[in-house]
Amino acid sequence: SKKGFIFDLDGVIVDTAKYHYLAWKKLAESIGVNFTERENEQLKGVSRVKSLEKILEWGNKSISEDDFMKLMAIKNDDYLTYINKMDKQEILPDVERVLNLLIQNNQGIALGSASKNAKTILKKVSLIHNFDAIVDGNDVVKGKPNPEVFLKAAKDLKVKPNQCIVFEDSVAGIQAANAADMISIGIGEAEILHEADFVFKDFTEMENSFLIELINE
Ligand code: G16
Ligand code: MG
Repeated sequence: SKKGFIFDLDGVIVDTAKYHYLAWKKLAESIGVNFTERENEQLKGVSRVKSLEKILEWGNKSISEDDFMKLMAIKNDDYLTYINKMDKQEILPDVERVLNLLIQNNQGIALGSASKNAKTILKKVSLIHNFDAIVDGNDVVKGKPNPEVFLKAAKDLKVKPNQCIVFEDSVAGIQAANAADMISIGIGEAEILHEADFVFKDFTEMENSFLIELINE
């Protein structure tokens, strides 16, 4: 039967999480806020606005609306210098195998990302044509862990939420998938993503037979 397979972008299709990390670290340290991988983990899947709010909170800083906008622009400009250098080689291992299997089996394929740069990135890595629907940070009001982004993707695919499967690397994203009544598949560390229905270190660990079972369930 036709299911909806919804992919997160950052940390699932491409490792842009490392670029977000570099850009946020530089920005945080420029305003005197300590920033490590531990802080970064909490920003995964979280919108740009919410991310900066959290950084300011951690550093006990309060700034004007104007400076807030300026810092967001600085971070994004820095992030985009990394994005502009991306190409197909940055697609994470076995993502294309999984996409091709789903396409061959006539499944619905959507992107469900918090990023406002999602389409730019999908074009850079030449994957944009594989998606039947793209829902990103420009289309939603409430970010992950709110299920809005995934519910909108299901609607665009014309597949019921409980017939959808979400691939996510962030805690907020797994919570969003669960709240949407979808099957949640964590891509990353099981200890961190323990709320997911299934966890795989990466797509190389996910066999075709597992995907076929999801399709036929
Ligand atoms: C991604 C990242 C987040 C990032 C957010 C917004 O979401 O995981 O770390 O803060 O997008 O990105 P941008 O600044 O490009 O709008 P996802 O949902 O694709 O993992
Ligand atoms: Mg992600």
